[in-house]
Amino acid sequence: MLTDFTPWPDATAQRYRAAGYWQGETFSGWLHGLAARFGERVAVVDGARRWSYAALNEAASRTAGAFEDLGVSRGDRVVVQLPNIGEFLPIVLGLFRLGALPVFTLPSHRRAEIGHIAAATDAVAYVHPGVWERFDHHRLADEVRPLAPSLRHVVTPADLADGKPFDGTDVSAGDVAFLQLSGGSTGLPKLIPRTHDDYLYSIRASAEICRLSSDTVYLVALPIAHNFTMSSPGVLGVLHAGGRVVTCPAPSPAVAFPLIAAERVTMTALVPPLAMVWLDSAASSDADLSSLQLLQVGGARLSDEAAARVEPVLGCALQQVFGMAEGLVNYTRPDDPPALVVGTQGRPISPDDEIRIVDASDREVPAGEVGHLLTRGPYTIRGYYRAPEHNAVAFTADGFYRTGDLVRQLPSGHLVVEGRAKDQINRGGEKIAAEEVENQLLAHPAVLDASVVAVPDPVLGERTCAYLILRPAAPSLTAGQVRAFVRSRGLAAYKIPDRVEFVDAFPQTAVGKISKARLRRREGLS
Ligand code: J2J
Repeated sequence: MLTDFTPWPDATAQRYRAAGYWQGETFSGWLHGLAARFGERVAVVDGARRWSYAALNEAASRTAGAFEDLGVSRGDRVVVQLPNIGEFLPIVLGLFRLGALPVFTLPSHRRAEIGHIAAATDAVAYVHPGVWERFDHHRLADEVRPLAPSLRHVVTPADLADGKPFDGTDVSAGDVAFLQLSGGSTGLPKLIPRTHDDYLYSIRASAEICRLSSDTVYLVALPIAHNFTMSSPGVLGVLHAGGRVVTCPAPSPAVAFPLIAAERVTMTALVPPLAMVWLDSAASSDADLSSLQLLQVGGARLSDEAAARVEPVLGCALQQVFGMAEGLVNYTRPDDPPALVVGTQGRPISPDDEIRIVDASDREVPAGEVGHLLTRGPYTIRGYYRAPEHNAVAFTADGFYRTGDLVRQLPSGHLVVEGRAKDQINRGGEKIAAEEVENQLLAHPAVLDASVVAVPDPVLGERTCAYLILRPAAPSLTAGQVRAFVRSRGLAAYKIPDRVEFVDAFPQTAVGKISKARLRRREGLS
């Protein structure tokens, strides 16, 4: 029904159904099933508030009803920008039930991102938390409205609480359930359409690989709308197993450790810089972390040294997770030997995840050598939303997604992430498309040319450095003025260049293009 979605070829789809990956189940049916199985068990905890499975199901129906009353209907897009609060789940599950598509954004996104995303999806509604962490999203909404004429409703969770229960059955499992944001390497963020069938498969399989059960208590420390937190196995995997989801308003040890003790949390997921902060704090903290059984780390490369400290310091197992919102997710397995858990980023979920590791001309590299990772499979998209030109380069003719990651594969199937070919900065798990920031910098009247690259950072792994060439007659600029300019353009704070350097020329490649590799090494600068 959504023409902006690239379907899997019919024969492939049939194969995925026959193999039992795609079970023809929608999120709405799935949630009814959970309510029937787990009824009064606690599903979601936010501070003193608790939702049972039955209550979550009911709240999802009421939210669906509230959206329906607003005139939102099946297939409509709704921008969701919510922090880690309990209401996230009934709102998202309610939209799934209605067949409207949540478009996930992060709490840190600002006018540039929300405006573009709302416009690019012709979103009819924007759901935000009101004032959150001293930031007023009502004001943001006012700035976004002129950018996205399709927006008819701006609502907060309180506006959605008491609709009349809606329980339509119109949605089908092959429909797109939501749009997720891509880490991106182009000027504007790309959107990822995921179907009920494909996402539920990744959730069921992830819950099994991670051995979740109704005893699992999962702390939502990373942003809840991120693909890792949602589905690897994340909040949806934990619900699938009948476990308990505990929202955590901030990932710092000061906030998270007392919650772990109070709720007897058994697992959580972090990006590497946070894992390192937790390791340092736990060593000197008297917080009771004894309930913790599993720490998942992913989103960026975890150093072998930090990986080796997890078990001795936190007293729980480590799982490395190398995933992407486009699909493919790799996990180290609970019974993998320690060397694989510490030294690799895991192996794919599915026996039908196809992996190719190729050189710059798409020829497979010899086994064990580093190359570009290409993948296709039962939960990896075949195209971005409304992006035919980008799709032509981001996917091969036979449907493999070009991840932009440089990896090598061990005989066991485990992948080691060795680097990145895409023009992106991975700032401690937060992805920044260099081109997006460069375009904003180029809007400054004094800037002749801009190039944004990653520089190594001991804490975040990478930070951003913007190299700028100023126009000859332009008045000089300070780094602070450049940063303030980017902020004034409405970009999320994590995309504002950490460092700004003024140069007279950029290093060139042999064919006269800017050499970002040399720029990262600070070669050829003048
Ligand atoms: C190195 N690089 C990694 C890792 C992701 C689970 C976990 C993470 C994501 C995610 C996700 C990495 N080591 N362990 O969606 O479901 C980098 C790669 C990858 C990109 C994807 C999930 N884990 N990466 O991080 O869509 O470069 O998804 O292609 O945000 O993050 O980013 P994103």
